[in-house]
Amino acid sequence: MEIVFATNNINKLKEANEIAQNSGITFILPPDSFNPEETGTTFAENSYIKASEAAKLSGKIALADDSGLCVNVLNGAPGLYSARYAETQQLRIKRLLNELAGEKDRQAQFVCCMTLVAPAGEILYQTTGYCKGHIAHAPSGTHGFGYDPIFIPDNYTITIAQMDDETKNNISHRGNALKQVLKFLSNTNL
Ligand code: ITT
Repeated sequence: MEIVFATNNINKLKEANEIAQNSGITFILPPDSFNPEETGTTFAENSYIKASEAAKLSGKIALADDSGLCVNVLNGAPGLYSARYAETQQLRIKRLLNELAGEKDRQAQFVCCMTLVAPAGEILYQTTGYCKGHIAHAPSGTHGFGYDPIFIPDNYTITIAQMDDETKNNISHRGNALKQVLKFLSNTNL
């Protein structure tokens, strides 16, 4: 079964298809005109905005991922604004490290809210996945994307960008959310 993955972030699509391998589900990109305005004030709202726009444009079931990195001492920032925290990913990482300079409490979590929407726009399923850890003092590693070079998950001593794809997918916020979506899909006739 093909499901539209409501994103313009090719890294998310790649990870989703790796996590879903052997499930019988393949995720495909939305039509080129997909360009929703993320005006929500929560991950859940933005996730719904993206999924409903992709479902409407494609006429198919769509799944969206709205995600971000929430740092405890920054009151959850960059959070919802993770993709918009600075102009480039390198600058986003630099800004976050500057904001945490001299800070001992570096606890943080990745959050991923997924919403599955029917072609007519109603929510079929919504769930949130988490990955807890802390922010490193400097970037390391080249795998993954986004803030992966500065995030060290609990029970690890390396950043996500130093892990292979399979290890990331097993413990990530996206992996945790998507496994729940796949379970819902395997128990439901759509
Ligand atoms: P779409 O909205 O098109 O899906 P996006 O990248 O703009 O793509 P979001 O609005 O959900 O997606 O922002 C998520 C940001 O959070 C993303 O750009 C990264 O900066 C960060 N992020 C999310 N998941 C991540 C992960 O697995 N590893 C590293 N950073 C991640």
